[in-house]
Amino acid sequence: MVGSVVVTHGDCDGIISAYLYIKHFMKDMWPSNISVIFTQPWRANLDFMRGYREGADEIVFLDIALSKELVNEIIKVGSNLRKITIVDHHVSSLEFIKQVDSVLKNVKIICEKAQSCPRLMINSLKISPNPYEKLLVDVADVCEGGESSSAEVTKLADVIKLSIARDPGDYDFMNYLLTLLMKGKDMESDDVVRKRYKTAKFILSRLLKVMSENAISYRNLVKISTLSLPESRIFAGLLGVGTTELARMYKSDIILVRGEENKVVVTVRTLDDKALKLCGSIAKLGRGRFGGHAEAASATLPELNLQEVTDLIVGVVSGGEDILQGKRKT
Ligand SMILES: [Mn+2]
Repeated sequence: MVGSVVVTHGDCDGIISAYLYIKHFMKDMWPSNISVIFTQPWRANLDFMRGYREGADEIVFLDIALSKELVNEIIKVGSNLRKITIVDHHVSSLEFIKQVDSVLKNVKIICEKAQSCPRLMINSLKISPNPYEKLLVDVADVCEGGESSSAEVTKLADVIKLSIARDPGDYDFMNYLLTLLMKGKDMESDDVVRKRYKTAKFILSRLLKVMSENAISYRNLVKISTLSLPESRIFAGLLGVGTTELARMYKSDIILVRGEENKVVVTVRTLDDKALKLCGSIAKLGRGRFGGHAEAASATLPELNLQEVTDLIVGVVSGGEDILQGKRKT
């Protein structure tokens, strides 16, 4: 039986969140009485129930964007637990807080907009971080798209982000990183981490080369780059990072259009806040879905092929949306 379950996001700031929380609030229980579950927001409700069924008396959610499904499960069985804690920095979670708070007495919710979840934790949980923890909070901010304050922060953010990027579902590796942190070991010099980082860095450099070579500048406003389905597979896990990197390299808006199984995915990074809007227009015209942040967003289009989507995007960026209506497959 496990005493406490920590459910955290399987990404850079999720790992750092789990480290900070366990170190400052559950140190005596680690490792034998805590089970850490890495998850994604869309399946956090399943992992919450897993912890519940395994007999946990306390469940902590970190960096998990709340969903209707998760909130429903929490409300259904939450009163049987001794304590539930939710700490999250995603704006989309705000609408659910009242609902949970009004039904359950044993829940503690800290939900505010912040660059990263660790940043929110430092600000709201009365943690006084040591210098290394301060560095990790800065790293989490950078992993979540923030500006870096030093070369040290940039490097460590790069190491964590890239070492997990190739296999974002490898939760054993995330647990490995968490253990390194808990034991106070240096991540950058760890052999397992370094090997993953180097491999990812090499593949990323190939991706940047391929993306640069086939990028077409459109009126000096935006570069559009395309990848076929096999290319997408080769570079899986690094496509978002690569698009961000390319936008930085060229100081230009970048649109990556790539083939995936039965769909085309569009990844947009813009220097100002128009990525989400752009993806909204693309998704609307192409009958797809879109989501993300103002400056980093994506759209998924199941009904069109690579060329049709590229044509559609050229139309959208040139403002000639109407011209493309006739081209659409119905
Ligand atoms: Mn996260």
